[in-house]
Amino acid sequence: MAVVGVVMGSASDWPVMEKAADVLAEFGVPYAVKVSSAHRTLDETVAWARQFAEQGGMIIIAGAGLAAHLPGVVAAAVELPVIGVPIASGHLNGVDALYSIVQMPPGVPVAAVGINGARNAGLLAVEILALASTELRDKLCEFRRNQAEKVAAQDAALRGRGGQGERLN
Ligand code: RP5
Repeated sequence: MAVVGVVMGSASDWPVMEKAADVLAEFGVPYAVKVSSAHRTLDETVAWARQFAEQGGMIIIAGAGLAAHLPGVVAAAVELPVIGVPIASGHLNGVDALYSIVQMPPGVPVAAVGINGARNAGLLAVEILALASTELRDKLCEFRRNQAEKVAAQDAALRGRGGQGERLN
């Protein structure tokens, strides 16, 4: 049973949204993927979101470009946390989608990550789920430790280049 739904307005969004799916897979979180457009297939989008919630889905990650109605429409359809991913496309390169997602009117919130920030959307979903799962919390701690170790390794490698270490601090 999918716990996180990853929905996007077009298959053209998948190269970005795939990064959210990758994170969920990394953490072993069951997820479902859906292409559905807020303006081209409105009824199907609402029906999908409601069915996902009825079947026990807990969080929706919704990515869209341009005017980017999808995250807001999905958030209006169900009482689940929705994380919006603004996709870079068109003349405004994602700024339009960012504003559209982040400026939801009061009453129907959408959490927004940065433009093309699907990886962070996946991580935020994992962090929300980790509130009720010690297993996920442990995995997150390990993930953060590994991340910190990589920075330390980069630092050590740069310090090895002719004693420039002091400048890095
Ligand atoms: C939005 O319009 C989609 O989310 C996509 O980012 C953008 C362009 O869609 P396509 O023309 O590539 O289908 O609805």
